[in-house]
Amino acid sequence: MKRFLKPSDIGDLSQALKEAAEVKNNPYGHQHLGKNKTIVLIFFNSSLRTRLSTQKAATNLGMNVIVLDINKDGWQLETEFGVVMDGDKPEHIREAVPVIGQYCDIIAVRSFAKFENKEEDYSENILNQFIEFSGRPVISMESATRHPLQSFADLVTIEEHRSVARPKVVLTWAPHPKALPQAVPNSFVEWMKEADVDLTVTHPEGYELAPEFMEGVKVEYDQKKAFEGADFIYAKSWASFSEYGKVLSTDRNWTVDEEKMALTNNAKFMHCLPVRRNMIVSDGVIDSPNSIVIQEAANRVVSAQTVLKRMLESL
Ligand code: SN0
Repeated sequence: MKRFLKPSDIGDLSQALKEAAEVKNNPYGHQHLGKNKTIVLIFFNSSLRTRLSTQKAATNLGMNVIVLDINKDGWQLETEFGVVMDGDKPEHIREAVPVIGQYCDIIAVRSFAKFENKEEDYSENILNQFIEFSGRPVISMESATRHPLQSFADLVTIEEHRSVARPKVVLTWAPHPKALPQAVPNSFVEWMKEADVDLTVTHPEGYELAPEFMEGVKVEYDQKKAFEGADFIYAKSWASFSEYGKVLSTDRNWTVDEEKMALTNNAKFMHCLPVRRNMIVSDGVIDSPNSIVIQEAANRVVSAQTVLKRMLESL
């Protein structure tokens, strides 16, 4: 595997789920694969779970890990092309990327949407620099448009907690004080479409996700109707795509609470975290036994380790 950005990169999902279960049962069984192999994790943005779980996954496989928070510890990188570099950014990404490639066997990158320009974000200009010029396999640790390690972990979690063969999975928008990227919902939809689940997306008008992700996906604008009979409620806030990067609503009628969860088929509650309590979800729901957000976070090690194992096998 040369890159991990979307479900097609990992191939057949039922096979990937089987492999993930094996990795979870036997986390130290493939340490020979990572011997004398190095991964660099580069962060352009903050992280808790992604940083710790990817590092843990790599060390479980016997790899050496280098973590770089580029904004704090590296030179500020210029990412525009053809500019006169007379400002405060001493290094260009065009040199930095191939240099980083010299020091490792695999690169993982986190680079969020900047919300300055839709075309620029959706062209994945930073991630693509790593793919084109690092000379190494690349893993997305959340780019402008996708968060595949999260979605793969979500799929593993749904597989572990489902009580029916084909669960009803509802992705619901929820209010948040800030403009958040569409990466998590885009990826979630992309993975659930490929999985054996019945997916419904619910959000207020104006929060439609990019058409390239939503083709053939059910949208229900009435959140309560969407919740009826659901087996999994997956909450997430995101900024508008059509009015790119705007917060059009902070309506707390969209907060996931006990009353709405009562409409479901005793649904499990999921969120990628970090979560704003009593904006996205009420304390009562996230603290209830139906909340599986911690199990979901634990599976971040499993998804990262399954992906890394595949990459190491194909080095
Ligand atoms: C990120 C996002 O894409 O929504 C990362 C989620 C894995 N979340 C945030 O940036 C939350 C920031 C906040 O202020 O709550």
